[in-house]
Amino acid sequence: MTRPSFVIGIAGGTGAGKTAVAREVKESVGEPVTRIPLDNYYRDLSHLPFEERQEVNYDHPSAFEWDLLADHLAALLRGETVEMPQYDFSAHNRREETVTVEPTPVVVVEGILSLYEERVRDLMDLCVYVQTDADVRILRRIQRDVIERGRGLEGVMDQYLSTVKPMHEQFIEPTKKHADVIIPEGLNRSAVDLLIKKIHAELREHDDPVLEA
Ligand code: UZR
Ligand code: MG
Repeated sequence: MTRPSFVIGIAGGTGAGKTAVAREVKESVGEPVTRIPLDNYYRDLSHLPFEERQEVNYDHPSAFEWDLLADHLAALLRGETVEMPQYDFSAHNRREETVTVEPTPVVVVEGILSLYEERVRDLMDLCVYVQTDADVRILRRIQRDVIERGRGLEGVMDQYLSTVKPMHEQFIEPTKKHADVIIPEGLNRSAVDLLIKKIHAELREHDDPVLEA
């Protein structure tokens, strides 16, 4: 049993490069890191028909099941295993199957509102905000949603203006004040290297804790 000793939150707007940073950390550090995408904690909307699920504001804090995320993080910190939900973006819904997550020394929670909820933030040791200009973010979002996820450009533009942008300004951007570290552009090599070095230092501490008098 390995209780996590270092929990990192990575927040920032859509297309900021949060997932890229989290993946790079995971790839570089490897097995001691567990990645928890906030997307997996979108509420279960099985009770709604598809048309209504399409209308939900997925950029609002109420779209997430915060208690479940906080409970899971707390359980991992106690050294327990959790059943993490999975999210299906094309169905706009939680999948039936879950993934078993074992506690590892480092846990990375990554998603737009990772630094929003106090109960969740209180469990974090390092809060990171990925800061990327809105024009770069919308271009990345178009690349992902239109080219990679096969959505229509009109829909992506409408969604951006009606919910993504206003919710960013109202809820996501203000969480920057909780950040210990701000990373520009996402995969900023120097910043990500510093983050990885910090994690290695925490891991050495984890394996060989200094006994406090
Ligand atoms: P990232 N999102 C969807 O497009 N469909 C869903 O079913 C659930 C979420 C989007 C969400 C948000 N917004 O902007 C984005 N909308 O996923 C967050 N509208 O993910 O940080 O990877 O862009
Ligand atoms: Mg992402």
